[in-house]
Amino acid sequence: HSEHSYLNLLKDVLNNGVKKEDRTGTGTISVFGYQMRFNLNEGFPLLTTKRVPLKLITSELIWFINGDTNIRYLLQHNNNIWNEWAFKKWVESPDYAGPDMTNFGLRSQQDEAFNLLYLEQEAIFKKRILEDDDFAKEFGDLGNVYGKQWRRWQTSQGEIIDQLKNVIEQIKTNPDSRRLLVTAWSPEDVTPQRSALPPCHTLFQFYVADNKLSCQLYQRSGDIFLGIPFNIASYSLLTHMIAKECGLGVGDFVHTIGDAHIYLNHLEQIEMQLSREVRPLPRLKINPDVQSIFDYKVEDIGVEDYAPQPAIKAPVAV
Ligand code: UFP
Repeated sequence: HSEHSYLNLLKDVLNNGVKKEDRTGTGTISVFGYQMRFNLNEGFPLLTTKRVPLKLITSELIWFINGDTNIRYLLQHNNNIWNEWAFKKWVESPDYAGPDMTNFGLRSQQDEAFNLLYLEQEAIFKKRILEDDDFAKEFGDLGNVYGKQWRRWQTSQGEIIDQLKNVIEQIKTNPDSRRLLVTAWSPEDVTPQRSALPPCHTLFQFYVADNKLSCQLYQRSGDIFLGIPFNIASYSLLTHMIAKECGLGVGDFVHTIGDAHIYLNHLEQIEMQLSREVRPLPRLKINPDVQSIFDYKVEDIGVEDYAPQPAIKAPVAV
């Protein structure tokens, strides 16, 4: 059962990780350099020891694939996972006139009165992104995040490179190539002015053997409890979509992580998850009528026989 790769990661970091301070001020236990492997033929690696919301993963992945970097599409699909990053840009801008939101991520967890203020401002922000075109254009856009880097990479000469389209073309025409890569990390773009969050999924590579497509992700930084379960499902889904587009079966998703960390305020949740038993993995269902990877809608993706244990809530470090 490939979920054990993930559960072993939790256990290894709990047992062997070192205490390490981090940007968010939360504190972590961390290891450097870790690899998991999921055979996608064993089932779709959506965790069963806690419910993981595939709808959010799907709308985010379609958002990347479409080259979109504005959170408006996500909000239209009830997906709030990127809000904090856009909200941060808004409350730090000279146009923002509401109550002080400095360090809102940590303060909203520690101070209930502040949390209410924050939730109120966040609701106002979301409503404006959805209803006000000019506001959305200015404050909904996250800059050089995945959608831009995958589909509209800009060179210093001003050319645009569609890395995703190119890699799919290469998989179709030159499957033995050892250069089947897409990179999101650009040294030019990782300044705070140019991107809200320097990409966590730095680089991914494809590999074709026995008519099966495998994918390896190098993730520079991984929040093991909250982020990694999403990331596993997202890249596994991407591998299925590209395999289908290229007329290939699926092989392995290989997940390599740089700084693999557990936040200190996730320990109780992890203890609970590790006490649970795994259940059979679900099967991925993709609408067979979709011709191109660039034509997916959220409704085209689903899972069958997903009967996980209940979700486990935990605070996000921002
Ligand atoms: N993080 C993930 N997966 C993601 C994502 C973020 O685990 O897909 F976007 C976590 C990793 C880290 C934080 O805890 O978000 C990013 O912070 P930093 O840039 O300091 O690594």
